[in-house]
Amino acid sequence: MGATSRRQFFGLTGAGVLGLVTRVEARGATRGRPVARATAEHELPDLPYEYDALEPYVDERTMRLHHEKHHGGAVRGLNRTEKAFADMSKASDFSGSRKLCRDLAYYGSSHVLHSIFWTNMKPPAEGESAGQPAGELADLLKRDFGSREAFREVFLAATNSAPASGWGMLAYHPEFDRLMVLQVEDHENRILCGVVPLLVCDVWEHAYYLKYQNRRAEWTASFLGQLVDWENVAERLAAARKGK
Ligand code: MN3
Repeated sequence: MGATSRRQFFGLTGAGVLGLVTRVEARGATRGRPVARATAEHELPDLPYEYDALEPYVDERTMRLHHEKHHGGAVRGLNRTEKAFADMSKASDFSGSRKLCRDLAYYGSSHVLHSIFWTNMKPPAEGESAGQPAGELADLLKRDFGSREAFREVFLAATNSAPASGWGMLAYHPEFDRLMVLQVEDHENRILCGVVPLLVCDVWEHAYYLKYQNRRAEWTASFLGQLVDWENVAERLAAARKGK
């Protein structure tokens, strides 16, 4: 996959955690015109950079394990769950529906969040910070949090105090027309229905423990200070505000 198609592919992953998982697979689609592949199996997307590209802030081994084993496991779990749903209907035996509904939310949300997470980051420029949000994104951060620095404090406080298996999230809510910071428990709990995730920070221990051990706040400071691709976040906001 070339850089352009990969960007388009990942560009569609901001469609929302709930109910729009098939958009993640819209390989080759142009923005706003997702290719429906409702019956196809979900696939693990390629990273938009090499496994060692985020060094020294994320080590190659963590990236490889995280992408292949953890995100890959979520994709396999999602496909397994969807197949089990179909089998359940064919057999007219719905005794497993409680577990399958839970698994669908868990694996599906994991797939969506990880797909967004990879594209929220870019290789760090040597000796430089990740830069700053600009344009509409900067304006809304100021409007809804008071200042960029206030947003940064809120995001880090929420992310650092998220459950041991969880995420920090900056999201846009189209119905409320505002930005908000959320904590996610596991991949699917404590989500406010209808939000579109713009920026997500994985704080499951597999995301940082090999390098940072128990120092979660060092990982989240590296993420926000050195790795965030603010252009990706701004593109997600623009798409969300256009209803795409
Ligand atoms: Mn993870």
